[in-house]
Amino acid sequence: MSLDGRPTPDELPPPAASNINPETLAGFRNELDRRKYDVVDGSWAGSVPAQYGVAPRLRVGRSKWFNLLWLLPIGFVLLIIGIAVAKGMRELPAVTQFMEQYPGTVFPGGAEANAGFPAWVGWQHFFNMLLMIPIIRSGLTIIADHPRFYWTRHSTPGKDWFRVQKPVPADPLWTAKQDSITLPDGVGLPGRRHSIGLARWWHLGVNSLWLLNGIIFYVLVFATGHWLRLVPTSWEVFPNAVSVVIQYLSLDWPTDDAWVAYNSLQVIAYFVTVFVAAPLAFITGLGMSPALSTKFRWISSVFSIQVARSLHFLVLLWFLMFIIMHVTLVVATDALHNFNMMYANRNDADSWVGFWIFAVSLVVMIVLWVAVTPFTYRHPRTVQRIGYALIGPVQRLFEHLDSKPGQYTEKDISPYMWHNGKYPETPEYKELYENNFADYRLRVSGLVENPADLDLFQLRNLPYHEQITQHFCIQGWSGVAKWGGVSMQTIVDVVKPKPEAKWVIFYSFAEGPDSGIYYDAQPIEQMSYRLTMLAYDMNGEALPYGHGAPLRLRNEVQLGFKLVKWIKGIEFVEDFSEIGGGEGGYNNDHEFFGYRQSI
Ligand SMILES: Nc1nc2c(c(=O)[nH]1)N[C@H]1C(S)=C(S)[C@@H](COP(=O)(O)O)O[C@H]1N2
Ligand SMILES: [Mo]
Repeated sequence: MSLDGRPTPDELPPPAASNINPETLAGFRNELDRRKYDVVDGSWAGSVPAQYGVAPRLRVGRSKWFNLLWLLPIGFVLLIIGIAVAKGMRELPAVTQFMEQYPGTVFPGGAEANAGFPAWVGWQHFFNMLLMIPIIRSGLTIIADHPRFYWTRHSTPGKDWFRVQKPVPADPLWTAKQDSITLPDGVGLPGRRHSIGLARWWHLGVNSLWLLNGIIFYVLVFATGHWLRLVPTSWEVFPNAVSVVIQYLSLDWPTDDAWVAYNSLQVIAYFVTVFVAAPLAFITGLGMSPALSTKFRWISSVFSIQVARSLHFLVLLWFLMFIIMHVTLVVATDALHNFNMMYANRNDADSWVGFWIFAVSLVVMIVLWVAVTPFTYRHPRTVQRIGYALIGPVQRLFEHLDSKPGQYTEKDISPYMWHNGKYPETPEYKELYENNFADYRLRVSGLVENPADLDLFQLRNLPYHEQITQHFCIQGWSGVAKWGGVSMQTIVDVVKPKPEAKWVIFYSFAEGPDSGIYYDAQPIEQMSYRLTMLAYDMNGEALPYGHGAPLRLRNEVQLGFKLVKWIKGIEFVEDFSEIGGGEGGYNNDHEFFGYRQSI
């Protein structure tokens, strides 16, 4: 064996005693579904019919679940009590004195000079909302694809802290796809069950526009004096904010002078939203990137993708709460005046100009709200193309990350690994399985010098490769396992691809959900990565049926859906446009996932 652990040429098995029949691979190709989906109609993803979740539940203690719908009556009662208490308090001399001392608004020096709302504030405010609607809605669809949140990367059933789905059933082969839920089309973007492929194009694509809008906002806010409105400049804002809360609750509202400065409660809420929640949304979003988390292992061991996903969700809850309170108060407190300031740069409550501009902007938002889901179903490939154009440049940055083997240790291995995909049910597979895979042959061919036909004994006799790595499913769950098998580089050394070979196709015994066998195309460079392997062992035992027996792919720069299980053949090709639907993989053809979507 050579120093890097790879076999030297004379250690490799001789070129296949070619009982390999060129027809076999042609046969694999014929078993593929040649359709490429260009529309999401009634029959799309027909094998996952609609299934709705349950009301949101929060875990309390080990196994008690609190239904969050209870917060509605509880919140209502607390509000009534709060109003009564606040009204009572305002009778007390000490409170009256406090309110006189802290009337609610702090006017920083220079505020007068910056009074008013320049047009860019109005536009920014409008674009921000316009972009946040599809971001939030597609985010909900992403959550619905794995409607549970965890604090560790293990995604163990019962250890979720929040769910919108029943407890995980006892079925040991329950899949993450079975666990996904439907959202109404007017809520999710799109709402259809397991439409995460399309939701991701919306979420990531529109996010890049939202970030751009945010950067422009930061620049303008600090280039002008506008930041004085949003950043607390003295400790006085805290007692003043308390005073505002008492005034709101006692239904005797503060006399605002928002033309010059926001009241202190607004300052705090806006500051947190603009300078804490928005950057946190970005950071926790990046924290969910598998590519980054394998690259920055030291951060990701604590700040795992599940922690990032949970925090990202909490940021969403902050935004939702903020939007509800903000809109309620804007409308409930001197609405015409508020609309005039934000939309027409006027400091009066007599004209309707601001209201009408607001109304037009509202119509634009509503029309888009209603149109985007049907548009997505009719033109999914357009959504994909635009989404890719928007995030492509950033995504490509992460594509060439190679990561070091063995980044996790035995003690990091997950107690539970979710299953996913459609299990093999063909008689061909069943027969092999019942015979303990004695008749199994891995057929490797295509643009190679030495087509090979390897049984499990031969595979086990090739140099052994082992790695403990983390699996990332696009749906949101993750888990660590130890994989044992053969490095793909060894297979490459055995079969010797020709220079024209650029892509490697993995064929499965199992069908995909819409007929045709499951397959995936991967770039040939990635076959030489240290963490690309064919696994026949998992956690020290033979690879179980559910996880891909007898052989599955591991390529740690790819998401789970690219890691074909129950492999029967590997073909080296020049390009994949003639294979299956031509998009580079079953889920790329059928579910609008991006190829090489490594983040
Ligand atoms: N043949 C086949 N392989 C497949 C799938 C499938 O549906 N069919 N699903 C993929 C998906 S989406 C994931 S997340 C992983 C899940 O692997 P696991 O079940 O071993 O956790 O398998 C991948 N490999
Ligand atoms: Mo997946």
